[in-house]
Amino acid sequence: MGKESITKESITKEAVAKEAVTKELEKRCIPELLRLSDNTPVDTPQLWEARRKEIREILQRECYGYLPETGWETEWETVAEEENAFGGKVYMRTIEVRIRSGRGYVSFPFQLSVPGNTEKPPVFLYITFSPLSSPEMVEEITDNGFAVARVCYQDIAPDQNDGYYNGPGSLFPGNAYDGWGKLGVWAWSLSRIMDYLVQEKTLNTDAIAVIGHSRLGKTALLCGAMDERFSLVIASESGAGGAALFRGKEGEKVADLCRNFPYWFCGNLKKWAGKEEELPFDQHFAAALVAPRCLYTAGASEDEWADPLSEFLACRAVTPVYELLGKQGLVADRLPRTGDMFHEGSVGFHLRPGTHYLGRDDWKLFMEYRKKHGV
Ligand code: GTR
Repeated sequence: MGKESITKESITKEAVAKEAVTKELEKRCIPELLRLSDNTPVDTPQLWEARRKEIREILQRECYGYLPETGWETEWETVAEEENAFGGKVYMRTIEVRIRSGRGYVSFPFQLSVPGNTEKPPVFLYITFSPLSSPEMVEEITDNGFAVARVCYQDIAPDQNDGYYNGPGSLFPGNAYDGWGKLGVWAWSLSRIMDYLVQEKTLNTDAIAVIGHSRLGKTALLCGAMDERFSLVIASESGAGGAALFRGKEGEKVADLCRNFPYWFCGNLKKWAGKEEELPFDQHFAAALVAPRCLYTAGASEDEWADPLSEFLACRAVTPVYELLGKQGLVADRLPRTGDMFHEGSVGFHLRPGTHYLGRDDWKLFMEYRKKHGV
């Protein structure tokens, strides 16, 4: 009798917790994912393909600007090699990416570190703030059996409002409305590194993740949303313009982004400053483009500016898309508490205690998730 009432009580508690997630998401009133612009409900994977195209179009037109689809050639050259990095454990090489269009030529380096003791390791393509000369997490990542290709974002194109003067932007200058912003330039350039990685026979080319933190979390999300060759997309504390829903968001808003970093996005985003409720999209659109591949969103409990709850809700919002495509999305039966991690589904999430940062506690969880899902 006692046992039965405890069970009933816990079932009720569970239901209430689940309901809280649904309610929280409903409050945001975000645009529907599973409906075409002509109002047709999207209830088959084929219809999702059509919806996917619409979503790509809306996001590029209104938020990030259009990324080039044709009109360039790429070549790569190994410019430095270190066969015995980290005491002989890792083979490291620096590769220069050279991209040419009718308008000229640009180049930037990336560094590939491959553990010697793992055959065909899965890969992290990591866009980082640090220069390549800093070893960062490389030894720990390779010790865990992963290869890592690192690129410093400022080596691709400076984080400045320089028009289309520097870096790959100069190959395809855009207009003030829907021309690509710097996030697009960085994201597209990651795909040029991916072109190299997918033809590298020594790597597990079916398991290449793209990862970045903060503005580079936004970049990683955009890259993985647009480029379907990545098996996993990891957006760490990517916040506004990343994985966080704009509607109902705490901290950074569209107006803040457009005032402080207008050149990260396309000019059209300015139209929506202070009008989040009217946006023809929300950031779950970007997250949904990753489906059915794996998506991992990481938040920190004291990162109010990024707003981890709004990141969590975007993960919840895309779950029906994953389900339509035969996968589990986010498996979480309640709103997240500090220290939580949800690793069951194809959409992963964790809420690390602490402030805005990408550190070894986060990496540990990303690697655990990858091993669990084989992506
Ligand atoms: C902040 C910005 C955020 C985030 C962060 C970062 O100043 O408001 O959107 O991108 O920078 O990249 O460090």
